[in-house]
Amino acid sequence: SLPDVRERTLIAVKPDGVQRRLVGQIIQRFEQRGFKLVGMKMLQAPEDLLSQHYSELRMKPFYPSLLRYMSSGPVVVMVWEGHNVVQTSRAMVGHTNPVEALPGTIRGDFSIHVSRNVVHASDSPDGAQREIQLWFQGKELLKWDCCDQTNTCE
Ligand code: DGT
Ligand code: DGI
Repeated sequence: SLPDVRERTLIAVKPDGVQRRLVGQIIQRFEQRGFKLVGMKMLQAPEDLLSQHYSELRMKPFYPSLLRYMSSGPVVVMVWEGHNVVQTSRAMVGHTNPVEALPGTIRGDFSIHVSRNVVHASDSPDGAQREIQLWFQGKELLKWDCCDQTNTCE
């Protein structure tokens, strides 16, 4: 059977990642791995969006500070598409706690504290679908083809 090349995930560069000028390096890693960027925007996330995004964590002791941090500055949210993109992105991002994140992963290369771990990645295909619907309108996600996979050059 054909691979599911249309699988999608939500990746967000968190406020610390934006402030530390890591946006370009994070995008580069997903591009060079071979995934396709189909949506991207920068915003200061409103509290209600963040509370929906992190609804599963609302009883955690760190939840209030997590929301304060995530709304403390702009984030860059992206939708990336490709075969097994959800699972592969989690591997690229690394363990939630940077002390466990292997060198070579985004968190393993750029972060030292769980409360400032630079990036978000959806943790399952269902979670990705939920998060993409939360952060993006359908029309903000673009369908496009690669110039090197078409043989028409006018
Ligand atoms: P909380 O409880 O959510 O308010 O956060 P804390 O208090 O557990 O964590 P916080 O904000 O005090 O962060 C611990 C320190 O670690 C803080 O001084 C900033 C620093 N830190 C966190 N992540 C990074 C990083 O990726 N790079 C660098 N250079 N410092 C970091
Ligand atoms: O999906 P992940 O981001 O890898 O992990 P998660 O969904 O379990 O947690 C979401 C975010 O919450 C995580 O990226 C950083 C924050 N977080 C998780 N555990 C802690 C935490 N923040 C603080 N301050 N302390 C924690 O123990």
